[in-house]
Amino acid sequence: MQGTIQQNLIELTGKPVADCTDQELYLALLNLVRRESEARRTPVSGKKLYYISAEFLIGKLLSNNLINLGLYDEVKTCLKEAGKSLSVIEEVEPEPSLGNGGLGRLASCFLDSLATMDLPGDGIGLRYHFGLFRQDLSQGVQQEQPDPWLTDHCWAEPTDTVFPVSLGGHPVNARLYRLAVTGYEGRTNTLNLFDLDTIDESMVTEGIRFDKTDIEKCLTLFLYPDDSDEAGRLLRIYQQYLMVSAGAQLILAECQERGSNLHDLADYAAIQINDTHPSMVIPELIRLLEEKGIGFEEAVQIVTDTCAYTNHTILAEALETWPWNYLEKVVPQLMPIIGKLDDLARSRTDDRSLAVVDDHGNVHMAHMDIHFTHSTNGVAALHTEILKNTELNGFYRLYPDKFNNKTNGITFRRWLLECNPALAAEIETLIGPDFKKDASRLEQLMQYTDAAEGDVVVLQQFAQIKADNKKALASWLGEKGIRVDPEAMFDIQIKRLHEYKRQQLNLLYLIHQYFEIKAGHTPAVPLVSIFGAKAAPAYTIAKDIIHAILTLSKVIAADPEVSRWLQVVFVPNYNVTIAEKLIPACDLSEQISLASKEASGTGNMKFMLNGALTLGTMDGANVEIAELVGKDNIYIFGASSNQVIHRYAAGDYCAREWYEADPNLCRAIDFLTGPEMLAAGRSENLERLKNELIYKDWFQTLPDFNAYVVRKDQALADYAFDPLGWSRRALINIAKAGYFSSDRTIGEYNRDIWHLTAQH
Ligand code: Z15
Repeated sequence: MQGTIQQNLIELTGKPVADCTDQELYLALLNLVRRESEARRTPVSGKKLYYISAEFLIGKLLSNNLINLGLYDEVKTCLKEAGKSLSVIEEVEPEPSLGNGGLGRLASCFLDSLATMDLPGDGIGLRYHFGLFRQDLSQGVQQEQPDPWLTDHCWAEPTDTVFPVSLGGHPVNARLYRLAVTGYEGRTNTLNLFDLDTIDESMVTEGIRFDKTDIEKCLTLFLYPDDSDEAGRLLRIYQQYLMVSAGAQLILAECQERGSNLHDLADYAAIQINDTHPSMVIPELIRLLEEKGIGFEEAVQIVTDTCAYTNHTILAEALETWPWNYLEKVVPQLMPIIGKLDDLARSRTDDRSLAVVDDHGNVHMAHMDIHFTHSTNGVAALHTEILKNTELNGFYRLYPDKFNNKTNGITFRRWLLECNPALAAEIETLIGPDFKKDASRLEQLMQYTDAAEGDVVVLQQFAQIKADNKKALASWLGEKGIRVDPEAMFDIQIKRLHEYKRQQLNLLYLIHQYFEIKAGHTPAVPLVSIFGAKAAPAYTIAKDIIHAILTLSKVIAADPEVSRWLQVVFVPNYNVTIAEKLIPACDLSEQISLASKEASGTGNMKFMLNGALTLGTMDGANVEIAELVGKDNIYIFGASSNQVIHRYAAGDYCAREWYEADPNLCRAIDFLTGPEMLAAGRSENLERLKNELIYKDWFQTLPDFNAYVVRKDQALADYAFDPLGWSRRALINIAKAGYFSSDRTIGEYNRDIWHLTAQH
C-alpha cells in the first residue's frame, strides 16, 4: 500500500478522518480494501478450481479482508486516534446471508483457505437479492422478513460479461458480478455470482411472498425459495440452471482463453459440485462441448475427468430428485443428454437402484454425479463410512476408487483471529504467530496442560479471556433487553432448526431442570441456555419447537425461584455475525444430533477452537473431535450410529413406549401443554409438538433423553466444582483444534482430487 492508512482515508473521503461519518468511512475502507485486493491478483498458470455452490454464506467482509490484507491493526489504531471505532463502522455493513447454514459457510471457509494457500480457486454461485430471510420473533412465533444486502455500494461488482441462458425455451442474459476473495497474506481469487438485469424487488409483498410465475422478474430474488409448491420447485430448478449454464460458459471461456482446446479441459479446470444443487453442470457441459463439435462419448469422458462431487447429507429430503416432466419444462435442451446418460449408466450395471432416471421417471441428481464425476466424497469420517457401507453401498461396489473422505474444516482467520482477538493474542504470546498459517502448531499449547493441574497461571489467563468474552456477550444481549448473568455457565446451541439436530432434546432437558429446581434440587451452577436458529418457512414442527423454547423462556423468566438458576435465551435472526459474538463466549457446545444424521457439523469445530467443551453424540465430526481430545475432554452420550441405523431398519421404534416408561420424560413432555405453558403460549403449536414427540419422534429424541440429562448434569458439576480442571480441558480442546482448519481440508482436496499448483 502506498502511504499511511490515514493518508489513504483522507484521499478517499476528501476530509480528515475525524470529520467523516461512519458511512463515509465504511465506503472509504471498502474502496481501500478493493484496491489492495486487486493488487494481489495474478494470472493463473496451470489448472484452476471452480467451486460451484448454490450457497456462499460469506458473512461480513470488512474486518475479514482487513485482517487478511494485514491492515487491520493499523486501520483500527488510525480510526481510534480520530475518535472512531472500527466495530461501530462495521455495523454499517449488511451481512450477505447467501446461504442457509453449514453447506454455504463451508464454501466460504474453503474460498478463504484456497486464497490463503495461494491456490487458484474461484467460486461460482448466484447473486440473490435477498439472502436468507430475517427472522422476527416478536410475536412468539417465527415471522420471515426480507433481508436486503445489495446496498448502493457493495462488495460484489457488476461486470460487462453476460452469457445467454435458455430458461424453458426463453432466452435470458446472465450477468456476471465479481467479488474479490483475498487470502491471509495470500492471493486474490474471485467469487463469481450470476444474476439477471430484469429482477424486480418490488414484487416482494407481505414478508417474503412473491409471484413465482414471472421468472424473469423473480428468479434470483431469494435464496432457496419455499419449495413446498410446484411453482417454488420449478423456480429452484430455474435458479440452478441459470447458475450452472452461466458457470459452465464462464469456465469454458476462461479455459479457452488460457489455451485449452477443450479436449484437454481437465488440465485447465477442476470443478467441484457442492451437493446436488449444481449437478446439472454435468449435462450442460456435455451440451456445450457437443455444440463445439466434440462427440458425446468424448464429452462424457472430459466432464467425468473434470468434475468431482461432494455429498453433504444422507437425509432423503435433501437428496434432490426431480420429476422428468419438471425438468422438461425448465431445461428441455438437457433432456436428450440426461436420457443418454441414463442409458450409459444402465449399461454399466444391472442394479436398477443405481439408475439416473428411476422407473417412476424421477431424475436422481446424486446418481448422475456419482456415475459421471471421478470423485465422490463425504464430509467427515463417519459420514463417508455410512455412504460407503449403507446409503451409497451399491455405488461404492461399482466404483470403489471414486469414494473418499474429506473431513470438513473452518477458517481460523474468521473463527479465531477475527472473532476472538484476545484468545488469538494469548496464543501468539505463548507459541508465536505461526499457528495463523499452520494450525497444527496449536498442538504446542499442550505443554501448558501436561501436568495434572496444568500450568496454573496460563490456565487462569485463558479462563479470564473466556470470562471477558462472556461479559462482552452479556452486555451485547443487555443492549437487546436480555439480561444474563456472566457468572453462569453459558450453554449454546446455534444451528438451523431441524428435528434431526434435536433442539427439542435440549428443550426437554430445560423443562426437566425446571422441575428439579422447583423440587429444591438446584443445579451445580446457574445455567444460561442460549439458542439461535432459523426454521424453514414451511417447516411446521421446527416452528413449533421455536415457539415452545420462546414460551418456556417466558415461563421461567416470570418465576424468580427458577430464574435464579436457569435462563433460556433465544437470540433472534441467528446469522454469521451473531455466531461470531456467541462462539467466543461459550462454555458448553451443544452438538446433539441423532447419530448418523449430521454429516459433519462445523459449528462443533468453531466452539472447540474457542475453548468450549462439547456435549454431543457420536455423530459427524464429533467422532473425530472425541478421538483427538480423548473421552475425558468431551461429553459424549446417546445411541451410536449403528444402533440408530438398526433401529430404523427394524422399523419398530415406538416413541410412546419410551414416554410411558420414563416418569421424568413423561413429566417433561406433558409440561408442554400444562397450564404454565398454555398461559404463556399458543395451544395449537404446543399440542402439535407434544403429539409429534409421543406419536412420531422421527429423530429418536426420547431414547437419548436420560443419557443426555446425566451427561449434561455431569458437565455442570465439573464446571462448578473444578474450574481449573475445566480450563485445562478447554485448553486441550483448543490445542487439538488444528486438525479442523479448512487449510488442512483444502490441502487434502488438492492432493487427492484437484491437483492445483500454488501460485507464487
Ligand atoms: C447443509 O447445510 C448441509 C447439508 C446439506 O445437504 C444441505 Cl442441503 C445443507 C450441511 C450438513 O448438514 C452439515 O452436517 C455439514 O457440516 C455441512 O453441510 C457442510 O458439509
